Amino acid sequence: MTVHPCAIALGSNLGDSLAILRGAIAKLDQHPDVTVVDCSRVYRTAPVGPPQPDYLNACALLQSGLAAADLLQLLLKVEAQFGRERRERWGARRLDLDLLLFDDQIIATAQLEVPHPRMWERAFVLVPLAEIAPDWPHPQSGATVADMRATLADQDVVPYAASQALWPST
Ligand code: A4P
Ligand code: MG
Repeated sequence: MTVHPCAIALGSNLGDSLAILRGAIAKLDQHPDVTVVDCSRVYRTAPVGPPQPDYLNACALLQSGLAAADLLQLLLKVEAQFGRERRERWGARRLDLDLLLFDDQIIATAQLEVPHPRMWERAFVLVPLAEIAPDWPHPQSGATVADMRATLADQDVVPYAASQALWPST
């Protein structure tokens, strides 16, 4: 089985967001072909898009024995398990799981775009991702996550409850 390093973003701004993010990470790790390798801190972030509550955001690194399309299906399933309802684009949600990077693959299908096309302009993605994967290069430009993060203003992205890790590192 080929195992792929990959990066995901987690977001929530409805319900008990911290518990939802923690539950989602645990659920992903329970899958026999997925291992959670590392998790960023949790950040409180101002909403991008229509007016809505602040988000909690974080990023995680996984090792996936699943192909990218199958990992996306797992992410959508876990979103549904935590009560995600799709209403308006960029609207409030209990759980959003985005596949950011999948090995060095470039994917552009109707269902899946990797790297996630909007990740490079979003501090709520790149600030947490730079904690756990600063040297990951963009598969086309070669710019690293740390390079891209340095170009973004980050005043709307602040660490949240630093004592409460999403994922035990021990
Ligand atoms: N899809 C395609 N590529 C991917 C990918 N790489 N990862 C498709 C995940 N899904 C991908 O997703 C719609 C479809 O996108 C999926 O069925 C999948 O086939 P969705 O989650 O229903 O739609 P969405 O999340 O409302 O839209 P979109 O455009 O993905 O939104 P974003 O870009 O994820 O933004 N503000 C803050 N502070 N923090 C946030 O986390 N999130 C959003 C959502 C807006 N504002 C935010 C935050
Ligand atoms: Mg999404």
